[in-house]
Amino acid sequence: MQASTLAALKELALQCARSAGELSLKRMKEPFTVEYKTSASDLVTAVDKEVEKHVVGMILQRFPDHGILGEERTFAEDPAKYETLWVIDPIDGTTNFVHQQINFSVSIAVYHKGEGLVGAVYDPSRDELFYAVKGEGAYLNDRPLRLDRTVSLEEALLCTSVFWNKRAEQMGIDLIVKKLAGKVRGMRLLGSAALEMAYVAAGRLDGYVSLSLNAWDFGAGRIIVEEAGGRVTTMTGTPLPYDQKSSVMACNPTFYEELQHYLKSENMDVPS
Ligand code: 2AM
Ligand code: CA
Ligand code: CA
Ligand code: CA
Repeated sequence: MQASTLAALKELALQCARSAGELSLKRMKEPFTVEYKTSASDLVTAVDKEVEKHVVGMILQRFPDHGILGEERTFAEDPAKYETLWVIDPIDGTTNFVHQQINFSVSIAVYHKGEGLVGAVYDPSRDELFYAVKGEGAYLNDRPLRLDRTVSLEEALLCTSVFWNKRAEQMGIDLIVKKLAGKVRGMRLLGSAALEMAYVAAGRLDGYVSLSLNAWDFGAGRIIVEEAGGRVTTMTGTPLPYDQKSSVMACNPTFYEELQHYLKSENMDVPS
């Protein structure tokens, strides 16, 4: 990958993130329709779809030969056919978008042959843009992010987006989370996985774990946390995929080691 190509990808990814975030914020103040996707706890709004269309249009205008994997499936082609793949979530935290009108984000990532090149997570409510380019570090609105603090289990603020459903119960996830909650300083749940991972990169949270996330939820956050010096794997410690569902563990590097050690020492049966 040429330096000029990487710079062009970065520029467009940041433009897409900002532009999508601004559009969401504008549309949030006007009436919009809300539909159930699979249930009353799985919402999609007309804004999710409009914003994704907007981002897909921006990408294809500049790079017509790139593929796009987005939550709302605006791009009809098979993502597996493309060497360069944009992995995008127009609104991450739709429930927050509808109820709280804060704590939602847009997530934009660029992968080339499976390697993460650029990640951008934009929080339009706070005008905070978290981004990273492979090998060039991570930033929050141009301030470099570096996870060099030592964080023990007892000192950690841990974030998790567990779904308190039957499957979690069957896998004993509720018990794992309960046990972990007793070990760390505190647990948090914001409701936007991309933003939660960006907060790990910024040191506002020390770790984020999820039983199951989609590729568009963690695509950008993974690159930002890694470029900030953090560790990101599945909960069992294996590499994350870039185009499929997976469990996710994204942490400050010292806390990552402690958390993996703790999960193993307790023989916890975590998902991969
Ligand atoms: P969304 O808002 O883009 O749907 C908390 O709800 C987090 O989990 C959000 O990042 C949300 O993304 C994501 N999420 C919602 N439903 C999910 C599901 N069925 N599986 C995995 N993640 C989900
Ligand atoms: Ca959704
Ligand atoms: Ca999402
Ligand atoms: Ca979404």
